[in-house]
Amino acid sequence: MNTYAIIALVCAAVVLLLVAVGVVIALRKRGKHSPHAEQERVDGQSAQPSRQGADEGGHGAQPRAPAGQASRPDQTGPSPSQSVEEPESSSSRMTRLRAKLAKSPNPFGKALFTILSKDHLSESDWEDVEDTLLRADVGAEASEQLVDELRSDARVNGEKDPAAVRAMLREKLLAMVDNGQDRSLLASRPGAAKPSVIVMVGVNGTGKTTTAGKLARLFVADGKSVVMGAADTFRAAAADQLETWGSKVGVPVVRSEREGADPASVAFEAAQQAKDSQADLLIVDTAGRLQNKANLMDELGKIRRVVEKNLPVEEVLLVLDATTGQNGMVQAKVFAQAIGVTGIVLTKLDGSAKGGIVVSVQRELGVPVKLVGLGEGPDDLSAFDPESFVDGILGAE
Ligand SMILES: Nc1nc2c(ncn2[C@@H]2O[C@H](COP(=O)(O)OP(=O)(O)O)[C@@H](O)[C@H]2O)c(=O)[nH]1
Ligand SMILES: [Mg+2]
Repeated sequence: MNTYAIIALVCAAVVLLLVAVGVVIALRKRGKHSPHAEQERVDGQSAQPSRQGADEGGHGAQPRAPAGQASRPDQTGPSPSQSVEEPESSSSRMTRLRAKLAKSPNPFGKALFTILSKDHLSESDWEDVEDTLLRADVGAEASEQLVDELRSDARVNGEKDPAAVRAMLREKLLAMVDNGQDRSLLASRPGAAKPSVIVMVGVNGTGKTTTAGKLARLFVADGKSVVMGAADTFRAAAADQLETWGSKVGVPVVRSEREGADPASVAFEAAQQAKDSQADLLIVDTAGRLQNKANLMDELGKIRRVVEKNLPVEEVLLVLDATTGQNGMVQAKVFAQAIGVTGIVLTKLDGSAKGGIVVSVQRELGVPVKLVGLGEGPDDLSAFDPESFVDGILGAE
């Protein structure tokens, strides 16, 4: 091959390369105008940390309007903007989550039913009943009480019709789970303050931030306006996580850009913003550090005090991971002592075979389970309904 031929080949290759680059650029430009690409761009923008910092004096946290609403931070309700999702309605959610609960890996009710349906119950069968309850985290005191009640109920030994045994067991389990306490959120009751404040507390990793986000969706689905405060300033990622939840449903998130900023100052700003914008709800996310009780009391007490300069704190929800069983209970007690708790959110019930924790946590802390987390999906949070729960652990007939 002579030199001219080589030069001609190289030129042809360069021309082809230029054409290919041109085509790629043209395609990208077009892609940017597609609705899907627009959505990605908006979401990406909302996750960008801003450069503004917070000072310790309570004036540094910045309210961030959700993507697409930057010029209207007071508009906290769902927006017609395309980038805002419409959360699942309460009724559709309840039906779906009831079905999910019925399939949850919480077979202790079924195990009890199998034992109690036997023709004759021996001493070791009764021990099995108690073991089953203890393994499901019902707690020693409640397990013993239930076994005593079952043993003294003539229907257990006399009645062998499975449907009747099942009905009797259902009634006893329901009495154990449902202690007659009002499980509605204070914010949903008549006469609730406006904005009504909810503070989320609990150990790291239990699901506080996720639950705050899911809870905001629940209220948005009911037509309420919400503001969230990212008072977990321990890691910047925690505020980003909350902001992502907020931006999806058009809920502004008040945050600080500075890692380690004073959580109380963020909570203060969030309360101010919720009050100024006349929101229905303020949800404050907190950090779950548990170095020592004095420190925790100090931090949570300060958050409560500064919020209360603007708004009464009506609800403190303790978030508890159902899979941690009795270990989680010990930590929960520390939080309950550090800040008065008005309700419990039991998360990860979808992945736990220890549903009996509902019984032990209510007994030990004296407050009702108000909400349950049944998955990682954005609408997998439900009001706790004792009847559905008991039907779930007993399994389908
Ligand atoms: N399966 C399941 N996972 C959950 C649930 N709630 C939270 N999680 C997960 O638990 C992890 C920790 O949640 P996060 O909200 O960051 O916990 P935080 O440290 O208390 O704020 C995340 O991976 C969540 O997706 C639930 O109800 N079910
Ligand atoms: Mg968190």
